[in-house]
Amino acid sequence: MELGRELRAALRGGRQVAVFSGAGISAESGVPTFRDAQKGLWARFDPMELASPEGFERNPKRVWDWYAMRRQQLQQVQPNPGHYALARWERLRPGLKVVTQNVDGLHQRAGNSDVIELHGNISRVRCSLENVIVEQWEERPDEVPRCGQCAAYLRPDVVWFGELLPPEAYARAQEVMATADLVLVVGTSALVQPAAQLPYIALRAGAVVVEVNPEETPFSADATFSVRGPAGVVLPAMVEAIAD
Ligand code: BJW
Repeated sequence: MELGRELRAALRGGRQVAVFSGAGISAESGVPTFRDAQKGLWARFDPMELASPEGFERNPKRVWDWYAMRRQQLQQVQPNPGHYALARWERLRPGLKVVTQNVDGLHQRAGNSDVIELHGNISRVRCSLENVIVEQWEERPDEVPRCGQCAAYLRPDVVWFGELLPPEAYARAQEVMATADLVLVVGTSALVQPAAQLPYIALRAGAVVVEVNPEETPFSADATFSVRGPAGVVLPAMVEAIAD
């Protein structure tokens, strides 16, 4: 893929590199995104029934089963060339940081060493009352597993609508954005707050911010460069440009 001369120069110039990623980077691994009207995770389900504390209260079993199904699906998928390009980028620019909204752990599996998870991780489970991480639980066909200490329901360790992001992760993400000189915004619809504010912190601090997405987003017009294409094609071309 052809990248313009100015963009190549901007990419090469980045020393403190940060990535802000969303579901789109995992799409080519076969993990469905959320807001794709045809094949997204929300296409058949109401997000507030599956990803909110109220939805969990109304029907804990439905929510538990949905996450158990996604956890199982994740065992079948692998990082894709987009994830691997970012791991290579970190080898070329040590200190590169990934701030992700994804809960799938694919950046870590590809080899990035500093990944800040804003919305949790689907592989972890915690007590819904005391928030303690639980390492082992038994899947039962007819009921939601319960905490061995207090008997409250277990829940996935992810951030649902109306919940606060993990404060340390969000504070660190803000710091990363404020100190980067190059930020790649990859595969996010840039609709979900407060995460969608992060690229603006980078812009205000003077960073070059490059969006990679096959579709236009609300952030596209503000990005320094907006590259239309799938992450699995665009990111390998970009990392090649800084390597040669
Ligand atoms: C490709 C590609 C390829 C495709 N290559 N790209 C107004 C009304 C009601 C609520 C609010 C409101 N304003 C703000 C709020 C609050 C709410 C919010 O933002 N809602 C908006 C939807 C309006 N936010 C919250 O509730 C947050 N908490 C909060 O604000 O706390 C304060 C508060 C407390 C009390 C009351 C109110 C406020 C928490 C947000 C938590 C989000 N959680 C989820 C679920 C995580 C667990 C799970 O996985 O189930 O996080 S929702 C979902 O959206 C998930 C994602 O991380 C997040 C972002 O989505 P993302 O990653 O951008 O994916 P998509 O699908 O949207 O986009 C994919 C993109 O990829 C597209 O652009 C494609 O084009 C692109 N793409 N193929 C590159 N090959």
